[in-house]
Amino acid sequence: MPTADLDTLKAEITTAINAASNEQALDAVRVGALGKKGSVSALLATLGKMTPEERKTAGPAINGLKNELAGLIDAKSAELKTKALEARLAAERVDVTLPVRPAATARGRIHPVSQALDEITAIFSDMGFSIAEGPDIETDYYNFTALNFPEGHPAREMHDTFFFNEGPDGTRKLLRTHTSPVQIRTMQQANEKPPAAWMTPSQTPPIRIIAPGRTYRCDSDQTHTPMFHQVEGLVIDKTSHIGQLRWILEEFFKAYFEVDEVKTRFRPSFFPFTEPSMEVDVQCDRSGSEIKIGEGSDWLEILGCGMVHPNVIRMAGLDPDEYQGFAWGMGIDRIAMLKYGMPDLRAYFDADQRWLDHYGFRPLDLPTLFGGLSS
Ligand code: 2U9
Repeated sequence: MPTADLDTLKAEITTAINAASNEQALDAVRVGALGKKGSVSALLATLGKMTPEERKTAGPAINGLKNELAGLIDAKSAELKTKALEARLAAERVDVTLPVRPAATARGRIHPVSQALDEITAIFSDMGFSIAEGPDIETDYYNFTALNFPEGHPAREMHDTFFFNEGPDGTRKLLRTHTSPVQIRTMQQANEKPPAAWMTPSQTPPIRIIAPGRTYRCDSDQTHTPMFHQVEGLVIDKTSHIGQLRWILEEFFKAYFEVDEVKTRFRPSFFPFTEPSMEVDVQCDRSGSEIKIGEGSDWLEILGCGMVHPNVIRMAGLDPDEYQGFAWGMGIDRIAMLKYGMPDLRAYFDADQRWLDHYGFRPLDLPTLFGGLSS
């Protein structure tokens, strides 16, 4: 092949190499020139038919062209690779100086009322109490009658009950005004015959339960909301007495308010379901901007309690001559405010993200007595 033709072929292929805008196009040029059926490979095949004289000059020329083109293709390939990488880096650039956005699971917060409830259940579970639950919609019997509220007694009105419309049987269901029906249902289970003779009843005295949950009263002002949370406790045994009640409550206050000592004061009161009935105050200090429990010489009313009325024990199916016990009740929303220093009860229901960010608790920091309740 004349040298001029080789030069033309070289110029054509070099132009094609330079024009290739990506690896794919460049590969097509390589195959067209140096592939099995490529133009340069075809020239190499002609060497065999040449005279030794012709081959002497044509051989180095064609092989030189082949090597030169291979070099150009490699160089172009490296250039295209660099360009492709640069384009990718530009497109996928990450600003590492931006603050890390926390995952949704890390941003979520436990509401202070749920946290208080978790702390309360951790404390009483540790003391050997079981957690009992019951329905929010109750009958008049479980909410009032079984708790020794006589028909037409003014205490029924004091509870500002939300009643439902009359049902087909002429009775009206209601939203429970306290969690006490749960304790009645638990005591009743002591008398229920188990499904098989060899089984023991699910609850037999001694009964040691707490009943936390939602309660409802038609009342709404700065210190009351129509739905609020209570936790009540009940102990029934043959010799349960007020001394045990006082010890349990004082241990609870120390654990919940995370203080070493706290004085308590029991004042006489009245509830239909307990006799005697008492209101309990805890020692506190009000001199600063927030109330400090377990210090100072002021008192703060915190809960109600008493010995369970014999009528209540009888109505729940137990013999009051054999069994006696004590009970107490407190508002969770209020003791959460006291512990976490939240000034306004209504903020609980505002669903304000900033408030929850400030007062809420991390989901995985579960309260335990050994690991700390609210640290
Ligand atoms: C049974 C027998 C007795 C539960 C009790 C109180 C006293 C009490 C209030 C505190 C603040 C309710 O949230 S609050 O308004 N509760 O003072 N509760 S004794 O007594 C019971 C419960 C069940 C079978």
